[in-house]
Amino acid sequence: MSGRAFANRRRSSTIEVGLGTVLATGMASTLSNRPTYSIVIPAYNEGQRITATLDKVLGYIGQQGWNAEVIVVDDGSRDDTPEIVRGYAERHPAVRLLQNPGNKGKGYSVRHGMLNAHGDLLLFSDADLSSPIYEAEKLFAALAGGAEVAIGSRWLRSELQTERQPFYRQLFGRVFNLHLRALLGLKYKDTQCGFKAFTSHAAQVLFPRQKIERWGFDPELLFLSRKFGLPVREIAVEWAHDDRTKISYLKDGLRMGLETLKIRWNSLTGQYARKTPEYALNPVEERKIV
Ligand SMILES: Nc1nc2c(ncn2[C@@H]2O[C@H](COP(=O)(O)OP(=O)(O)O)[C@@H](O)[C@H]2O)c(=O)[nH]1
Ligand SMILES: [Mg+2]
Repeated sequence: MSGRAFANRRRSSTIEVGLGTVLATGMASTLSNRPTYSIVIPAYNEGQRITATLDKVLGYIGQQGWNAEVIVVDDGSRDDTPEIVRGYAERHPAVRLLQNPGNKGKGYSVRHGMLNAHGDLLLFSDADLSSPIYEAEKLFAALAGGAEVAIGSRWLRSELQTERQPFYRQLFGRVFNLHLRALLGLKYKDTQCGFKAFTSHAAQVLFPRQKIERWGFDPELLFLSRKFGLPVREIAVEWAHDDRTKISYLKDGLRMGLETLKIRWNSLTGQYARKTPEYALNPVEERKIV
């Protein structure tokens, strides 16, 4: 999308907000409900950190004066994540809870959230806010500058990593990065950062086609972006590794390697040409109009 198209769209959403105010006296309006920003947070057993995360995200949104929705996708947590988020959402209407039918993976969770998001600009962020939420501005600025996809990167300016990943995790990441370069031709310094933003156009192209549902979904989104001509920008962001990681190196590492092959296979066999039927037919849930 060109910078001007983006500016026009932003302008039209400002008008929507203005109209919404006029219509607020009793008349239901779909326009007033439409957020400019959607922030999707996949959450698996995040009961310990989700409240602090939501406080920070809402604080930032308030400070920016954004019209935004926050969607937490509970990935079949076995702790009290859904109850906490449900209670939080009752007190804060900008927050919504979506629930997966069991533990389906980060890729599934992000897709679930994105396909139910209504913003013009959409961001997903890990629940631990390893990339602080204020870094969102950098990604959205890249979208305003013409990118369709803006990906946070820990390795463009590694001095921004305030808390590094442990050595073996960095090594794992670097090996995976080389593997992606060789197999998919993805020339990014960091594909795995849990902080990525999309225009709504890009989201509508990518997420209904995304097939990888666990950790290997980020390279698939980047591969699809190239395939569908969506400009991607890699942006250096701050990052503080949170030790409470849930990745298992051997099991998840092997799986991610296989998922990369699957992306190539899906592409060769034309499976990305069409949207996955269930999403093409029913891309987003009905929005409740109040
Ligand atoms: N581990 C794990 N995380 C998930 C899953 N589904 C969604 N997530 C979320 O994915 C994000 C990244 O997880 P995290 O353990 O912080 O990964 P790391 O920072 O890459 O070590 C967090 O927001 C998780 O709550 C899942 O099945 N397993
Ligand atoms: Mg983490």
